[in-house]
Amino acid sequence: MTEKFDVVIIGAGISGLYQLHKLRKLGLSVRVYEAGDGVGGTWYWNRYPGARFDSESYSYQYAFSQELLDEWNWSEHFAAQPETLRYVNFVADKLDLRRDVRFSTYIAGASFDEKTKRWTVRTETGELAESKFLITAIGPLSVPTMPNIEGVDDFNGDAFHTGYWPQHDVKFEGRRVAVIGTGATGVQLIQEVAKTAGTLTVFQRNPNWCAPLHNSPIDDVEQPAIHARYAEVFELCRNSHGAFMHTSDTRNALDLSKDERDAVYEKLYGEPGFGIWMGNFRDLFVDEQANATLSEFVANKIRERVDNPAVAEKLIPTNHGFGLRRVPMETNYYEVYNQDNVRLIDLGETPIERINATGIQTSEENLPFDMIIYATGFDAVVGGFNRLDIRGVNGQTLNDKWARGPRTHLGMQVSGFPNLFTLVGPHNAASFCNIPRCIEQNVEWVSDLVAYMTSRGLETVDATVEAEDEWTEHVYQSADRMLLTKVDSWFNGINSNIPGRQERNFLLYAGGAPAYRERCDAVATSGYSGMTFE
Ligand code: NA7
Repeated sequence: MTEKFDVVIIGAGISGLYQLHKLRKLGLSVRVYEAGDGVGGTWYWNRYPGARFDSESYSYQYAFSQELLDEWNWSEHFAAQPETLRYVNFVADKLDLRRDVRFSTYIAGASFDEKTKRWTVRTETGELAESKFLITAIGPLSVPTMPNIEGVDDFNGDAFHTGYWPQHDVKFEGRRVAVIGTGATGVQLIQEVAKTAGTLTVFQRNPNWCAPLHNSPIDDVEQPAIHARYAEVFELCRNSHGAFMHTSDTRNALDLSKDERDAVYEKLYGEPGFGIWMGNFRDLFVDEQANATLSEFVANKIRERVDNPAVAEKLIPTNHGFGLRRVPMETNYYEVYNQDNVRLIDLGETPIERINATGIQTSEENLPFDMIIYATGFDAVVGGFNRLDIRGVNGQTLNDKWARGPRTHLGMQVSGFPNLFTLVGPHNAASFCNIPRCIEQNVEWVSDLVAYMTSRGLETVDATVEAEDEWTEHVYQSADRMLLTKVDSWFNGINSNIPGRQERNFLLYAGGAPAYRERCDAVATSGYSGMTFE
């Protein structure tokens, strides 16, 4: 039997849940399919020790409901994953969202029927659902990738990828633990595991530039003061490039003297959150010379914090400048390498040859482990789409259409795929953003378009090829000057573990959240220019 809905949403994370709420308010019938057995998306899956916000907690929460804002208190300025997952569950309860979510259900694919103008969505177990609209809310970092190291399956001890962390408690006491990967996830995990592991061996291919998080609890005195500032917090986010509470310094680093510059860097390095990345001088991200001044400043901090000078040098990136890849935020990360139980292995000097039944064989030695943790990242932004078989007009698959890189209209529509909306999709400001801020914009824009169509009795909407070409061109042009497009990172679609993903192809939108929002608003006010309706 094929169930029928107005809308099918794939994913019950931050975006899927809000989209469900908005569309239900429009009186539409909605079914959400979710692979996990609970809500939360990223915060459901990434339950590795140390997982937490790098955004100020109160800037990350949903802003659309005063009731939700009033009823929830964050316990820390940068909350840990268990608290965030509790928050998402609180929202799901409060808005009674679960009754429209089918949990533990993977979607295999969906195809559009040009005659009936309906999508047929297929679960992996062969169940079918039909809907007018199909909305992907699958997250930009939802497909973990294992390293392409020989023998990964041969290891007999415990092995976990951070993105599929088990729901049961994992203990490190007295155990010999290996961590592969030193991105934002690896850094959060390493500083936590090092506290209790018998030994911790970190396998680092490339170091990243990290900065102190300066997290702290929120006490009963500060709590009401933070609540009183919510409107200000959201306004700040609304006007900042990445929708964080940090707006960039309008001066250029190179216009100041070294002492003046360093004073700014010192202040930002000592402050909580992403200020050193998002609240810093503008030219740092477009001018290599300017960027080098900040990189040198942070390199010296690493040298001050790590006792062994040779280890410190290994932890300082040399193949990219500060802020050109995702900046991992840390709490005593560098000091971990001063502990007797922690060892850093630089894979540039000592590559892994293979993983075997007892541990890891490097070019120099065979190292026994009780546990190997893979913090090796994700098939970013497009990965979630690649594993879905989505077929639009004339049976064209999304994978074929995007074979040479994504092409979208506003990162939310794909020409030839009518009534499909991709929340936080490729070339959408939301994947380079304090994500819930941009998610709310995405969801509200889609909801307005759905309401527009419903009130006019319109059956389908599709982006024109011209509008799609224009947006795709604009995405690349706005990224062109940015130094971050010139380094290897998931921003640029690089994943060394996936064949064919070694060429840089920018997956985000670098023009900033305010410019993106204005553009989306302008399209809506123009009566949805660049789209055809039936
Ligand atoms: P990232 O940032 O993609 O980091 C993955 C890490 O794993 C990185 O250090 C990689 O080294 C390393 N890696 C990947 N494959 C291998 C192999 N085969 N061998 C050795 N090392 C490897 O993912 P994260 O999960 O840390 O962060 C993802 C996002 O989540 C982050 O940006 C936040 O927004 C939240 P490399 O640098 O590629 O040499």
